[in-house]
Amino acid sequence: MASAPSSAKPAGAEPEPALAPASAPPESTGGNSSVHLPDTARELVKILVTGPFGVGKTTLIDSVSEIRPLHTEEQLTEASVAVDDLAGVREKKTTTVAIDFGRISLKGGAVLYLFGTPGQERFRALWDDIAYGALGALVLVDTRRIDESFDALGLVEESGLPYAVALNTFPDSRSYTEEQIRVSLDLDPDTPMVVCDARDTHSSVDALLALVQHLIDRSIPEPR
Ligand SMILES: Nc1nc2c(ncn2[C@@H]2O[C@H](COP(=O)(O)OP(=O)(O)O)[C@@H](O)[C@H]2O)c(=O)[nH]1
Ligand SMILES: [Mg+2]
Repeated sequence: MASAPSSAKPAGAEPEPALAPASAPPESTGGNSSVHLPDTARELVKILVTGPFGVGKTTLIDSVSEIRPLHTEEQLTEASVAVDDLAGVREKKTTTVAIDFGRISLKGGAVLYLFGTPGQERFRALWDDIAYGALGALVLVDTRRIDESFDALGLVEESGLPYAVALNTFPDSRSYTEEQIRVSLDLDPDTPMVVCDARDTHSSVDALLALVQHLIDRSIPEPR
């Protein structure tokens, strides 16, 4: 009988998660001041974080980034009010016109470069450039405005990127069953779907890890 390896943890110890951030994620929004890649960095992975206006892309990247996140935001103008639906996001004063950028290092050597990307159809011209080289996408969905996610899902599917869906919860979100949302979004049964609060670091990390696990699963060939 094979004996347990000497590094085995004592009974009752928490098992090491297969996927986890390399260091404790920043506790405060805005990231910490670390800029250098950890020595463990082995694979650099580009990930898109997309979804409609006001769904929480900037918030999610802020909550997980180990570097000070980069944002290209512009003042929301009267002109854009007709285009960007403010329902449910009245307090929002800026809208992302290009990208957010952040970084998170995972145990095992993968470093995720996060590109927050507008998912509205009118940003299609930017899409191919921003998606270039990406391995996957996290599509954020606000269940109060499900139909506004269709553009982002369409752009991701057209580009052939594997993706996971994160339902960002707001206080007045109604609760739906997973099945109802999957049907509304017409999701493939294999597409991961998680609930998250983009303001919460651990919740946002978990949503990203669901995507990374999906990318890993897809890269492992099916047994014949
Ligand atoms: N209650 C709640 N508010 C959120 C959440 N995520 C984002 N927000 C708020 O929703 C607004 C829009 O978020 P933002 O990240 O700017 O959206 P973006 O346009 O997708 O980048 C901001 O005022 C956030 O503070 C969430 O999970 N829960
Ligand atoms: Mg934004």
